[in-house]
Amino acid sequence: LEKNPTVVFVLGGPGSGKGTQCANIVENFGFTHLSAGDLLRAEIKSGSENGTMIQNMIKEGKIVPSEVTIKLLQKAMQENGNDKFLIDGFPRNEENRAAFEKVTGIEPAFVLYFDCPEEEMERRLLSRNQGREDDNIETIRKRFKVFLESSLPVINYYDAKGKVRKIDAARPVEEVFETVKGIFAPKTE
Ligand code: UP5
Ligand code: MG
Repeated sequence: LEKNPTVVFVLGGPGSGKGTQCANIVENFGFTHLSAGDLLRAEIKSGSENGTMIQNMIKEGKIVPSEVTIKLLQKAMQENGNDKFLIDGFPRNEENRAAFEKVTGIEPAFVLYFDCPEEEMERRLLSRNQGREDDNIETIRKRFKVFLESSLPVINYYDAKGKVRKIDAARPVEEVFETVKGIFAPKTE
């Protein structure tokens, strides 16, 4: 693995637009996008020994044990070779955060936080229609609860270190990306 890769954590509630904005960042700023959720879903599809456990946890909106997720993220970084990564949807709790730092020695350059009201996130998730097993109202409510209880504290932790770039994510995709661009390519004039 590249000695000191640049890592940006991309956080925000379920449906806040993390994946959508990461795709835009990749196109414009040369990062590699690693969605922890996508890696876990690929692991289910591959039929790995952890697949059933991961599937059950995602269905309940629970956070998969960090050793599983960190292994997938490390492997993806190693296989990629880029030195700039967007890590989307991870770390989701304090234990994820501490374990990633301990295992990889990597601290994020900064943290993007897509801030969005629950009503808007709920609307987006219920109309996504991509067949995700966790896009039903029962699981969505559980995901919101886990976000508030376990993931917001991680954002607060990095905020106390001055690392959080909070973005109003309730606006149209293009408007949100205008703000994101300003963070990745600050105007120098
Ligand atoms: N959309 C996006 N932006 C919009 C905008 N500005 N205006 C209007 N519509 C917008 O967007 C969601 C939908 O909204 C899309 O249809 C999009 O077109 C539209 P998306 O960009 O997909 O939002 P995102 O924040 O990525 O939502 P996602 O559902 O992926 O977030 P989650 O955090 O819930 O999902 P994730 O895949 O990260 O995790 C799923 C589960 O995996 C977790 O609940 C957990 O069980 C497990 N998990 C772990 O255990 N550990 C991990 O480290 C990661 C995941
Ligand atoms: Mg996503």
